[in-house]
Amino acid sequence: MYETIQYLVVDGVATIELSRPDKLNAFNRTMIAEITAAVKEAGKDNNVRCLMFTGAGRGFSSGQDLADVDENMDHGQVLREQYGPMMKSIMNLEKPVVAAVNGVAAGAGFSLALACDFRLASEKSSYINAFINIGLIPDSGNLYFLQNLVGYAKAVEISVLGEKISAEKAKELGLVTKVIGTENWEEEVSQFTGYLAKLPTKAIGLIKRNLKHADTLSFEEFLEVEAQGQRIAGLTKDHQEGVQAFIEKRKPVFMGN
Ligand code: T3D
Repeated sequence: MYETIQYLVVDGVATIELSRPDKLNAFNRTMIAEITAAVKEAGKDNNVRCLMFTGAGRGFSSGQDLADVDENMDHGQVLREQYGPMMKSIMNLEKPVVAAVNGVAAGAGFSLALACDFRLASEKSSYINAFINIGLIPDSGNLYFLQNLVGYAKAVEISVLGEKISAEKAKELGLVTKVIGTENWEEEVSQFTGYLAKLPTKAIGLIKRNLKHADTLSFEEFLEVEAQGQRIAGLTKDHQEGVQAFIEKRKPVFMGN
């Protein structure tokens, strides 16, 4: 169905594998459109309770395909029409999103990993804010995410120096959730995403929604947003199941509704 990505749903986990391995999964217009469509598909599908991104071959994504860049390109327009909608589709997804970073994540590939809720880092992965090396500024929400994750001082260092950051260093900086050895990679990624896919999905979506409001609302306004969210969570079957399971001293079985 898709040309530049593989989209697969297994046991509640949708995987988007970026599949242009010869270019370390660099983005072209088709890939950006296909990712945006696949994320929307995952959002609509009630069977999907977790979304995961990964890369085919030895890279996660090397960012914009530089062979497609020409001097007449309006970069602002490319961001507004292509990268922006892709990043918004990820940010607006009210389901857990994991980047399983198998190799290098550079430029907008790094931005995509930063937009996810969790980053599982293969010990072989690395991270480069490569924009500066071609005279551009970090885009696709990169600085928004980066400053939230590591603060101004580190964000400026990573962006201006444009140096390659190892998986271990990324963990130390708080950029990634966990570093995983190559021998356990597939098993641990699948355990992690499988775990997320069994949690109360609606509550996760509401947690994500509330966190987005935390920086922008006053405390009073935030309490109201929280009350609205908790009202919705309180009406889910998963909430009933959670309480029932506690009373019956058993593990809850959440169905995501
Ligand atoms: O308008 C806009 O604003 C557009 C939005 C832009 C957002 C961006 O993402 S800008 C940043 C673009 N990305 C880069 O500048 C990164 C360029 N790539 C690299 O710096 C390096 O390739 C890496 C550090 C990512 C990996 O290095 P290495 O040594 O592991 O691999 P390599 O040998 O450089 O690359 C392997 C192949 O992939 C190679 O092709 P070949 O020689 O085997 O035929 C290389 O040309 C190709 N490749 C890697 N990155 C890209 C690419 N081809 C096209 N575009 C790429 N971004």
